[in-house]
Order: sequence, then C-alpha cells, then structure tokens
Amino acid sequence: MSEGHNLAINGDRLWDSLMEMAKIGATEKGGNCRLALTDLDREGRDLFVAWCKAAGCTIRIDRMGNIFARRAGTNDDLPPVMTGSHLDTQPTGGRFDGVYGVLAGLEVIRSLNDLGIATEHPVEAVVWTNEEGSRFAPAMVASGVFAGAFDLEYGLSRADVDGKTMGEELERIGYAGPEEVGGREIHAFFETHIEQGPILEAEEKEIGVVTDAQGQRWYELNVTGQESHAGPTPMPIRKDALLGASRIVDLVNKVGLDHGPVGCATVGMMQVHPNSRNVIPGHVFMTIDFRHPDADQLLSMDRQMREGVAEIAARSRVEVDVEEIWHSPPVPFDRSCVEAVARATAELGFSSREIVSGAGHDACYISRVAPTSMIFIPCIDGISHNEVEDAKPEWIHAGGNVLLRAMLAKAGRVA
Ligand code: HGY
Ligand code: MN
Ligand code: MN
Repeated sequence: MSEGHNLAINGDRLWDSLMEMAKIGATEKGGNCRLALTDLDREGRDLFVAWCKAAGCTIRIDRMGNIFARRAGTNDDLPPVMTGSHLDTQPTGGRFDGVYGVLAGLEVIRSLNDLGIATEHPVEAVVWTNEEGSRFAPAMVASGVFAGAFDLEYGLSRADVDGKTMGEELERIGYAGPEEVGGREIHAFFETHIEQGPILEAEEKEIGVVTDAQGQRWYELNVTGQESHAGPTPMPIRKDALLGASRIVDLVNKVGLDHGPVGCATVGMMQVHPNSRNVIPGHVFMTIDFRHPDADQLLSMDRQMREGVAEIAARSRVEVDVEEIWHSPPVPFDRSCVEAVARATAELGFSSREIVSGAGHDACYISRVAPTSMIFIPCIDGISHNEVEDAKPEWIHAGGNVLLRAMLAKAGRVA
C-alpha cells in the first residue's frame, strides 16, 4: 500500500511518452502537425489505444471518434472520474498542447497500476476529437456534441476546406465508433494542460489552479468588391476587397485593445481572390476570433466590430457579410474540483496561483455535464500554437502528480 510520500506518477515515463508521441507528425522546427482525422491523427490515436490496452484498460469509441480508456473501479457501476484532452494539433503546433493532458491521464492509470491502488469509481482517460478547430470548425466540436452543445448530425457534417466531412474522415481512419455520444454520467472531469500564455512562468508558479475559461466568439467574413485591372482603374472608383479587409483587420485589433487588458481579438485566416498581383482583389474570406472572460464585454466587442464593419464597407465601396459561426460563453469551473486541485497542489508543496484560461478547452464543454476543472503548468516563454512550444520536465511531472491526487480525491481510494 503506497503512503503519501510515494504516491507519485513516474514523471520520466510521462515525459518519454510525450516524446514518443511527438515523433508522429514531427515538423522540421521541432513541433507537431497532426491535423484532426488525418492519417497522422490516426497514428497518434492508435499509439494511445495500444498503450492503454497494455495498461489493462478497456477501450470504447463513440460516433464522434472520442476515445475512452477505462480502468475499472471496485464499484464499476459508479460514474467514472475522467481526465483527458486532445491529440489533434494546429498546423504549426507543439509537442504539448492537448497531448500532455491525454498522456497525463494515461500516466495516472499506469501509476495506479504500479502502486496497486484500487479506486471505488472507475477512471477513464479520454481523447476528444478535433479540439483545435483548425481543420474542422468550430473548435471542441466533439466534446461539444458529447455535452449536448451541438447535435450529432452537426458534428459529423463539419467539413474542411476540401469539403471532406468529419463523418467521412472518421470512417476513413477507422474511428467512427459505435457508442452513442454523451448521455452518460461523469463523476468528475479534470483536464491537464500547458497554460499557453506567459503568466505562470513570469510569476514562477509551478501550477495554475484554473477557476474559469474565457468566452469565445468566432466569425467568418466575406468581403466582396470588384475585380478589375490594376493599371487602368482609377483609385477613386475602385471596389478593392483587400483594402476593405485590411481596414477590418485594423478595426479588429482596435476592438481587442479597447476591451483590454484581458480582451483578445485576432484575424487568423485570410484568403484573397484572385490573388494575382495585377488584379484588384474582388473577394476576401477572413476570420475573427474574439475572447473575453466577461459575456457582456464579448457582446460589446461584437457590437463594436459590426458597427465598424458597416462604416468600412461604405467607405471602401465593398459588401461585407458577417457570420458568427461559434459562440462559447465564459465558463466558471466546479468549485469542488477546483478545490481538489488546490488541495493536491498544497499537499505537494508546489507554488501556484488561481488563473483564468485564455484558451478554450474540451473541459469548457464537459463542464456542462460534469463537475469539471483544469490544471495548468507553465510553458516556455508562454508560447503555444507554435512549433517551438516547450515545457520543463519538472513542470510536466508536477502537473501529473497534482492530477493523480485530484483524481484520487474524487475516485475514492479503496486500497
Ligand atoms: O482556440 C483555442 O483556444 C483552442 O486552442 N482550440
Ligand atoms: Mn489544447
Ligand atoms: Mn490548441
């Protein structure tokens, strides 16, 4: 029977698992590219499933491709204590975003096995499909279907830029599972993740006790002008879609600054048509990503953007169609789960602070159907969604040990 002092994960094994997984979709600059439901995503999923089976887990896969690796409890009829995150990455992603939370969950299961600890509730390590929202929009769509934020048909019909749907790609890679999505009780859910921002490292805190996640509003804009010749077309009569779009980029930046210091506003995608150097662009597709922890402030950002876009359209003699494609309200996490994380952190003597998540996570949707909270560790220079994303092994170990104790607090340690 393990006592408190050796109630610990095998941090080196967790680090090695991360580095092994990072070989799948490795990029030249040291990052990862495993876009959702690509062959590389399948490879990562297959490796995770193999590791979980080797750890004695049973595997269930639902119709959105969410993977549930289950370690039985002594009272297996009780709802599980779950932990997990995502294996899909950004195109220029890092080795830790998402995958750390998935493999920390596996490490908890491996460690419970090593320590001979039985839990009353079953424990599940989870992979949520398409968290990033990069290949298929919106983000967190599969955990959203699980939580009832979207219906299954909506989730399966999300299409990439080539028109391939999630449903088709799940079939193609063999992860269109038989299980219904959601609708089952979860005792508690924890997600371990790098902060993806600079606060913890700057304040030299080892753990972030996440209390909330900020809200998000995503938009797609189509700016329509008139293609014409770059030479004979006088400046005053042009209908230049890229000029309009460029003014909107500046507007979006101003909206973010006007809602500072926490508001964030980003134009991440822009496609110019016909993208020919001597044709005045007739059409631009672009995206807007707004974030704020306060719902009213998010609404204010929406309003300022829409008013500004109308003024720019008139001034630039273009049409602008604004479609809000996703709205994820701010999320307060469950106090009892937050306290379980805080207690585990204090028991282990890690430096910590409460923190609001700037990024969205699957935990945001799962919090709608289960008591949920998150555990953050710092990342180097606060950089993420970038191939240089990095973390110190001691941070990786710390987050895994906090997760082990927080989960045990909820799962009930029997022996
Ligand atoms: O966009 C986000 O916050 C997350 O990384 N999908
Ligand atoms: Mn993530
Ligand atoms: Mn991410």
